[in-house]
Amino acid sequence: MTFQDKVVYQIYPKSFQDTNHDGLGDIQGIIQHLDYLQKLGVDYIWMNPIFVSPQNDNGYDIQDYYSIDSRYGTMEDLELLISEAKKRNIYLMFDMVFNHTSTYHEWFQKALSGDQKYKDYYFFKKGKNDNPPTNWESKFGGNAWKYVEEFDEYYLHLFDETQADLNWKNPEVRKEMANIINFWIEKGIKGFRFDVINLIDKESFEDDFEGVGKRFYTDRPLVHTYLRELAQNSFGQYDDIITVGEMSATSIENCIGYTNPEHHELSMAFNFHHLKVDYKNKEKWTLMPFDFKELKQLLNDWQVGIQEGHGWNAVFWCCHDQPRVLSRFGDDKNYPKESAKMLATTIHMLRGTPYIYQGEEIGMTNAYFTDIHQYRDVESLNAYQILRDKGIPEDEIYQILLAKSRDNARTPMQWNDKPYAGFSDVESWIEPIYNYKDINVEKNLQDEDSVFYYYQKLIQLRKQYQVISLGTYEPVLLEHPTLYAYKRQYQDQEIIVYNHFYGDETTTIEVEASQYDILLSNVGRQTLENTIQLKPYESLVLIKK
Ligand code: TEU
Ligand code: CA
Repeated sequence: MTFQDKVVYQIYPKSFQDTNHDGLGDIQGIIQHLDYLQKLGVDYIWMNPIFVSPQNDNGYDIQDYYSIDSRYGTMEDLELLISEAKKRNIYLMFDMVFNHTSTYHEWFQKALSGDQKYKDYYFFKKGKNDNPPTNWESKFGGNAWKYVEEFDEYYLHLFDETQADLNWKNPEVRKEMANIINFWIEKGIKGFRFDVINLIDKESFEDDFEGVGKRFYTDRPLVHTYLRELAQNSFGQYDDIITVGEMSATSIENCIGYTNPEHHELSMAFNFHHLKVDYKNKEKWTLMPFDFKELKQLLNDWQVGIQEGHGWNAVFWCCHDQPRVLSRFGDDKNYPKESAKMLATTIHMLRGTPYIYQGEEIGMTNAYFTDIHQYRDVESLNAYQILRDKGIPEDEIYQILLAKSRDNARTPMQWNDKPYAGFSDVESWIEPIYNYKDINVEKNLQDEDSVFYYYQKLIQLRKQYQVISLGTYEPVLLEHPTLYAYKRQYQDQEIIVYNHFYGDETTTIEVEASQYDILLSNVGRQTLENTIQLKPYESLVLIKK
């Protein structure tokens, strides 16, 4: 199946639409808005995990891979969602969290009771001189090993201590994973996103004296072997299933390995390098204006590198783990519409499969929370404590959370100007953003010039012009200080895309006006001249006559 002309829409179920008055989004809520998604034009819905879970990490701590968490609904609800979506040519992509399970999972509980078969599903290890087995750090803060007194052993948790890492070396574990996928394929699921899947090969358990342990468990060679095996035993037997690996810190080389179709691993991968350009000294919990030059360099290097290796990437700005791009690389105060559209153009015209995160298509912003009690995310709450313990002043911590917290993306979807933004009619599990009366779906749908209709247009263009889905990529004006521009080519089609990333600097470009037409403009530009003065946050897509 060619999937290059498809677009994926990510739904964070907990914050999309509540229908049974408990302040939590649910499956019925997604069904309610399928017409909206069809209008937008997307092909797949990636849903964050909706399996039974204690919800310590919002469902990324799975207790049962075969059942739906009752907070979201029932298996019947899911079946209805699958069939209602299918009627609209929309298919579901499930989120498989296979690097770890919840410690409440039956397997882990059996392990804790001393059952050796299940202890081998995880990593239980002896400590070293009263210390944990290694000095690796958990991604959510603190050491990555948790002590279990009964065994005088520790188990590995790269994330929260209720998320125990699975031992993929054990063939039984790998069989379980394939079974889970096959179960969901039977139900009609047509896509899979694999959470932190480049971390599943852990070979040497050594102290890391240079970093926090990452190099001992990231992108190790067996990840490729395991993925090929998993494909063979499950999704690889079908030609209408797409897969995406989440690979935060992977390399171009490895990403080609994972996604070149000849390797039979995955359809595509996410990487997050371009979303670390506002990290001071590579540290997330810091404040720094984003580095445009670095952003452009990274996007370009990945475009060129993946293309050369015949791999394929997911292209995106937003997800449930990232602050809103409009507040981050755009200007949500002075140029909200222009910059939202410019950022959308940048992504949707690149080589790769675009992912839209709920609310991005209506110009949702960061949350601008001012009190720690408004935050819900385990990572943010831990970071708050850690930064306090480091002696960082309270107001600086708030500035950092404001810019970096994952909760920026997890607030309720803004449907209309009614209380709780139309997400629920009772208090929502996390507060809606203060600006929901101005920024919401209803308003977007009434305004021809809205961010929504611009996204709709971008999706339509992808279906209409193969140069967008299949064309080659080549940078243009790479050294330009405020522009990210590139050319795409396919057979006799050619487009050039100019994206101006600044609001306060003017930029002049030279084009061959007689050779090109305007395919898309985010500022209503109608005619072409040889010299063009680009407006703040302008995007201009030209197509060769
Ligand atoms: O995220 C993996 C991941 O790379 C995170 O550590 C990411 O760097 C962090 O959220 C950014 O601050 C995935 C899921 O998307 C995330 O929601 C889960 O918490 C995590 O895995 C554990 O399953
Ligand atoms: Ca609900």
